[in-house]
Amino acid sequence: MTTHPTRPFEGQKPGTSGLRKKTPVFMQPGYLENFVQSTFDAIGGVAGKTLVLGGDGRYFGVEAAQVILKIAAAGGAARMIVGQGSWLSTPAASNLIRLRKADGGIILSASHNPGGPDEDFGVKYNMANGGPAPEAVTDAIFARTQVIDSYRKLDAPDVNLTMVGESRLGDMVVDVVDPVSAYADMMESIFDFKALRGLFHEGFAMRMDSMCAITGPYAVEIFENRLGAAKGTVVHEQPLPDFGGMHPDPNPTWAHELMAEMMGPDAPDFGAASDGDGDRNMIVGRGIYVSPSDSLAVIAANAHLVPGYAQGLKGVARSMPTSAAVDRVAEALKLACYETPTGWKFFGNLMDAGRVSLCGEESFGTGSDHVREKDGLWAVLMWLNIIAARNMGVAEIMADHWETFGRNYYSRHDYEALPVDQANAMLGDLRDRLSSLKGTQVQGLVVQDADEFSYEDPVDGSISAHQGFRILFEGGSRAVLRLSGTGTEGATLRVYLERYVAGPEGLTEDPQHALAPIIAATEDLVGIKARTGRKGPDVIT
Ligand code: VG1
Ligand code: CO
Repeated sequence: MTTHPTRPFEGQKPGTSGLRKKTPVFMQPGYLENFVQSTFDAIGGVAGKTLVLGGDGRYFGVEAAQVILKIAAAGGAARMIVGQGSWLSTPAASNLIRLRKADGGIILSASHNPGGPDEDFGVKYNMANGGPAPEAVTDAIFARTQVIDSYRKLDAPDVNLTMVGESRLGDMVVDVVDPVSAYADMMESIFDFKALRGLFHEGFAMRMDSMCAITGPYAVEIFENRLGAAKGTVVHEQPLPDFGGMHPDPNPTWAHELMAEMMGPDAPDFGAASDGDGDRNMIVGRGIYVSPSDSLAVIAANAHLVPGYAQGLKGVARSMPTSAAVDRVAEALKLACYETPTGWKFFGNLMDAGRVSLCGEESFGTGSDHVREKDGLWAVLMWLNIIAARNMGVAEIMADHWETFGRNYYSRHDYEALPVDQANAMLGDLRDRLSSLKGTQVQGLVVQDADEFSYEDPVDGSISAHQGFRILFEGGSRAVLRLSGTGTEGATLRVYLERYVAGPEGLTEDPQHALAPIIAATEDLVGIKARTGRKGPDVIT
């Protein structure tokens, strides 16, 4: 074992989901080592512990895994369970932590951010429940990174991570496992695979776009091998270090190939895409895109049709900026419904306490208490199982849902890479004016209330303040503004827009059109274009 003196690096503060930086930043000598050692120090050391390790296959992942193994060995860890090739999707890592009763895990991913030598890398720590470390832990990690003066790393050759099986690194066992099989088995235990095999046998056509990221091997095993979907159902199925140049964010902008196919004349029955680390999903029917907030609501309304949820849901939760579509379902089903800040780490306590079984975010994240992360392929299987059980297509299911519950028109507008000072000044100014906005008339709308969201965790009482600005208009429309905590360049402003229409009229408008008054009112109140000089958002979802 060698002790290496080191000095703190600035800015090793985990964001919405782990520490994300440009790859060259992570590759600086000592940078990754500092963060990993700080993480281990913050959790009380790793002596005698078992941890899971894997990532989304992006550039620098294999090298990073070797470094982490040597730091873990030097810290006296008993066992590291590593996905073969250093691969594990985020939900598969969460599952392995729970299944193997590990003390925690490290996921190497910057999720939906592009990968490669000049793109992004990330490291995230998960707890024994399989979920992302809560803020108390990430704060402790950050505090440690600011004072660290040495890290310990075993002086040893690299471990072979290409073959399944056990080996040793010093006294530590390195247990290389097939990254896919335990996850696929879990899916088989939740869903009606017999019905799904029947669906594909009858010719149901699906396109799954894995965007050259980690879900490829999982999707091929589940859809093509176990469920009998046609070969070639999964495209971009080979995980590549740079995601083949794709931006692995499953939304209409970045998954445009899939969108074009689904909106084209020869569209298959069903389409889906997932992100870099496999925790996000986009659902598309033939000729119809399903917004993530609607997807959550549909899954909540139909979950009882899926064997794993036949007993009904315990409750549901959504992040604050996610639309209230799921709230209407919860009300009808008399389910508890929680509103949390952005980021999956806030759902863990609710799931552990048995208060909710279904959670979702507007950012293409849906999941349940089968693991403690959002789960892209799980959401796809939920939809397939619901389609099979109801014998209806995506468009029919959506129309039926809106007729029953009304429609929450929804869209998110992202302004990327703004100068940090400019973005902070704009929101700081909004904060100062919040209390005076009430009653303001703008674009034919009246501001009912405006506040900054603060969350008190109902399980442990911890408080998370400054979680986004809410401007609520009379009639149930709203705009939410917050800065991204996952970006690596400048500041990204997210503007979340929502308007409720009860129906039966007006349920089939184009969302941008339906939301136009709220978009205009938000511009009048906040002056985004005026202050940034931008003509419009970079990404609309
Ligand atoms: C974004 C999303 C958030 C999600 C987070 C991690 O965070 O808005 O809902 O939980 O990414 O998702 P932010 O702070 O940039 O808005 V993933 O798939 O990157 O693990
Ligand atoms: Co992700």
